Amino acid sequence: MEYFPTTNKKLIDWVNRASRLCCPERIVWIDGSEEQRLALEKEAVASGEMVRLNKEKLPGCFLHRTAHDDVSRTEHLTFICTKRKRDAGPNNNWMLPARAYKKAKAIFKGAMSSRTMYVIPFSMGPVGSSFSKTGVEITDSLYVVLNMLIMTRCGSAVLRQLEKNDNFTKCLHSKAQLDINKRLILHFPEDNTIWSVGSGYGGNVLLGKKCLSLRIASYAAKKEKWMAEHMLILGIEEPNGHIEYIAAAFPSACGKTNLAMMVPPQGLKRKGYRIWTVGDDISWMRVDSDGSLWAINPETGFFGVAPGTNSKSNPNMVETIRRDTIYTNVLLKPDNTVWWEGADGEVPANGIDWKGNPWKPNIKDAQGNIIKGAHPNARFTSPIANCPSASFRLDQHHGVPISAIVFGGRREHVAPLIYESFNWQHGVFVGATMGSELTAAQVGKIGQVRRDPMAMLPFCGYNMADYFRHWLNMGKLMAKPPKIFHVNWFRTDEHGRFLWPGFCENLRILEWILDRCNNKVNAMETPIGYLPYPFDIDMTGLPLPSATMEKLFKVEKAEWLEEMKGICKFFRDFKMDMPRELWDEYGALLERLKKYGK
Ligand code: GTP
Ligand code: SPV
Ligand code: MN
Repeated sequence: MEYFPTTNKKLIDWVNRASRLCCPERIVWIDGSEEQRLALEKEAVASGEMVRLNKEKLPGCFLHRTAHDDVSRTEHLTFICTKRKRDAGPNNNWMLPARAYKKAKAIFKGAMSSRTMYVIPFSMGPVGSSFSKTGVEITDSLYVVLNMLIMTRCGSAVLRQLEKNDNFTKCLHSKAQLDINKRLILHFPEDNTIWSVGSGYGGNVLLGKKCLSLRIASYAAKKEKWMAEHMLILGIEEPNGHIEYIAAAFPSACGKTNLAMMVPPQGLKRKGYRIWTVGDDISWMRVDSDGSLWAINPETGFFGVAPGTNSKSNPNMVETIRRDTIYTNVLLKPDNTVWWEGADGEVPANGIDWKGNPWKPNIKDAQGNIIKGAHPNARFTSPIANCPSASFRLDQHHGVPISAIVFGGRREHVAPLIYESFNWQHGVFVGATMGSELTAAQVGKIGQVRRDPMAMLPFCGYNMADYFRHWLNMGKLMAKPPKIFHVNWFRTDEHGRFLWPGFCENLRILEWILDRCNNKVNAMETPIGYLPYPFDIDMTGLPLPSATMEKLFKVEKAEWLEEMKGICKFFRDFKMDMPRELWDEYGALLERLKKYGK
């Protein structure tokens, strides 16, 4: 007779069913204790799943390598399984639930024989907060267990919660054969269930993250009138102690983590700002009794992009990942520390690359391409608590109030550095028409522009037309809706170089955003929205040529008219479901552009 540390019948039944399907050798319940974690780390090292890194230089840190074809989310193998195809919408791959369960069952069947099945009770959000959701992930991967221990609140406290309320998301994962041809990431929003099989990569397998906190949660949020968004949350504190919070949605690998923990630039030091990091990836937001929008970060860790992380681009992260961190697909140095392209210090003379092969700088593959030491989507998993800028309100049950929502994409052209929407409805249009160039975080051709509304295209668990409707409705529920802005840190010159230095300098733009929220500055009306008067951006210590500033703020009529074609095509995919209001905004923008200068 199996031992169950719970009396929750629904949970016991489900663990039994999963066990009959996957046939594990034994079942281990994760209790969240330090002793258990240390034992599991030892086991992972013994089995080769993890490499223990240099105990002096990187205490509590490990390296993990994934299969070579399992290095980013596989959107083409990710499905929303609803009774009606219409409910998944043109933005999702869809499968009928019965067919999806059947297909996946064939892969899950016996997949855990001679393996351990871990049962991880976890809470997204502070245990017991009205914002929070409970999940239980069943997995045969120690890597998943150790990552979930960093990314979520898990263990006995959650089980106690499940004694009172038996509502939880059933999350079943098995690495199975790690075969890309037998890989499926399935979401059943109508059953509050997630099945993921055949992968060992972050976003595919840490089921509390994108799968629960965005796809399943967005579906629940629409029903329950709240918002689950792909957004960072940061607080900006003035010397007088007043803190204002901003939530920002950028697509994967477009700068959320960097912005969330920026350090004020030298030129603005005199102003004495302090930045507080609440979250770097996911924001759950509710309208509170004061009529404004409040947000929590449901996670407790960062799953951040390693390449490019250094003490210039992100000093707070460099500090965070010195200990208690799991590194995935980075280069291993001879002294058992790690390196990636764009890391601090010298390029190592040799090492073991992310594929586990001996590596030297500039070595080439058979096709003559330089082999990278770390995969471009190499990541680290690290506790937020380690971050010097971690907000003191992380565990607050009702979160932080949001003054501004910022959308942003990676665009070489078209989008200016910053603009402000005219009102909530126009802001929803700005979010709904976001475009961005693909990065290493997605499978696909890097650099190609795709429409990525609210940075949620891969993460909205239902028909995006209904999601836009939900955004429009949320605006009506708020007495004080946040103002909505759009930024683009990635505009380039004719040589393809970034026009804007970005990173810490982005605070200058956030400053303008807050000034606008507090009615401190005027702005210039253009067809696309309000743009700053150049003198309203504090450029102290950042002498950019005025020609560069002009290019950064340029609204090019011809480019925008071209952009409108892409937007029109995208909107048309949603047919009659698309809210009228967004077509109205489209028409109004087209009219304004036609009348605009040259
Ligand atoms: P996910 O974790 O995938 O959701 O991504 P993210 O949005 O958190 O991305 P992250 O902050 O890790 O940024 C990844 C890439 O954006 C890195 O290559 C950074 O160097 C680059 N980046 C971030 N901020 C800026 C910026 O202000 N300017 C420029 N040019 N690049 C930036
Ligand atoms: C993203 O791709 O947006 C990430 C990484 O944050 S993953 O968790 O893999 O989705
Ligand atoms: Mn993300």
